Amino acid sequence: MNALFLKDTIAAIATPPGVGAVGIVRISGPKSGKIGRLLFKPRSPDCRFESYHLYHGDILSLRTGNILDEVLLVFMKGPRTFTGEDCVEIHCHGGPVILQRVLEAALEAGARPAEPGEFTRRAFLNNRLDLSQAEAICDIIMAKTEGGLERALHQLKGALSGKIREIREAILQVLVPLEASIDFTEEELDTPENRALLPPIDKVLGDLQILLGTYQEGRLFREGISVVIAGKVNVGKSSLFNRLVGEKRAIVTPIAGTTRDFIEESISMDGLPVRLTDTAGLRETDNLIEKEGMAFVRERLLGADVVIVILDGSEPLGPEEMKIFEENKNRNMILVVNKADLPHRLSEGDLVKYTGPLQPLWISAKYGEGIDVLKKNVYDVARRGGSHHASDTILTAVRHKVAVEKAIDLLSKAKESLQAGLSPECAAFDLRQAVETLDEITGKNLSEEILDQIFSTFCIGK
Ligand SMILES: Nc1nc2c(ncn2[C@@H]2O[C@H](COP(=O)(O)OP(=O)(O)OP(=O)(O)O)[C@@H](O)[C@H]2O)c(=O)[nH]1
Ligand SMILES: [Mg+2]
Repeated sequence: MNALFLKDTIAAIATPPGVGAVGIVRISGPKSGKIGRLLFKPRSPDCRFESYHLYHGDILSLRTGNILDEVLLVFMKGPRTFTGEDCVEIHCHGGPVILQRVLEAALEAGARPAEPGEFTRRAFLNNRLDLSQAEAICDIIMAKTEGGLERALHQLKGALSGKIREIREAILQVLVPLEASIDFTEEELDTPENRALLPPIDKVLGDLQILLGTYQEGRLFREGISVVIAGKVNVGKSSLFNRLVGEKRAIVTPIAGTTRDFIEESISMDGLPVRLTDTAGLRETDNLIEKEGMAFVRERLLGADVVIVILDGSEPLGPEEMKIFEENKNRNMILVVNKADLPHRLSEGDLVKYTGPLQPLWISAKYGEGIDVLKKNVYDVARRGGSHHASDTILTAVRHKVAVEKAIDLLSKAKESLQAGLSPECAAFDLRQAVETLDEITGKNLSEEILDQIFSTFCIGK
């Protein structure tokens, strides 16, 4: 977007569609104050439109002079505002018609409708926040659980930006002496000095690998995971489902084949957003309804991040259990033996023959035994392949992950060319590129199109 972009004034409804106690119309740009004064008729004669003061009054239509709503209005003088520009917020009654009318009045008075994410984009362009922080705002709004929110808030505070800056600095520490050595003659290329740059490159590579390893965890918290409970009929799938959901959501009876359809609920498992599915019990059957139900189970299993395969501990192991185990052994599986409160008739020795090193977890869905351990297992299994370093800074966006991967490639190339004693120019070129790649995360030097793309995923009014 060109420089004109910042010269005009934008307006949008900042609160979600629907009815609420209060709805906010937000205006940002140089004409905000003027538009506010044009539309607002204060109740008190001594209203001086001071910055960060809240005034009570009416919004009038410029066209008809009619009162549109009784509101509270705040004028915020730039640059110490969210966007860095002069801003006005009009706190109206929270009805969609009222908000639309007040927004139209602001447009009539000289504002233009804001594009999606345009307020945040202005904040970015005015250096109020960097790109990774702007993206964190989106995640904060969309956070489905406490865990996701906590991580997004951390990113907004600049944790990721800080880490990237630190790594960037470390690369520059290598790059500067390397570039200085470029003028040296051929014989001096593989100088001890250039070799001395290898350990710092290794250190940076290590840091980037750790950061990359956090992506899996970041993605889990951002997008959530799908967990499917599967097993033979009557083993207690619906009982476990209800236990995890925290309410009687699925029908539980002693009759085998109670659940016919699949049932889904969104829950939080220790802060992790989980889409939990209860399924029909798997068994050989001629019953058409049950057959359909089982087709659903197989379909759900395909899209599952984690499968909880559940067995009945009060019964000996049979061929059906083994078939279910076989079918799921290549999935992220947690093996659960239920009804631990009843006498154990399932032999662990027999089980191990099939399951090998996969340790079964004994629980009682009916009485709640072992449920906390199960939740922790879900978390660990979902994170498999992710980082095992406890890290405050985690990668959540695929855009950030791609940049980190690219930087790792470039640094590895630089390392190889230094080791091979090639001209320092080669390594310097790659290191310079690595710095630029990392800058993409915080939004330095990104093209307008890419910024357009990123901000277009934001909601209007944000
Ligand atoms: N003692 C005991 N009984 C349980 C436990 N979990 C479930 N049950 C009982 O086992 C029976 C079947 O439970 P459900 O939760 O309906 O089992 P399901 O796997 O969903 O069964 P289908 O939907 O028919 O496939 C019910 O009578 C439950 O009360 C448990 O941990 N201990
Ligand atoms: Mg059931």
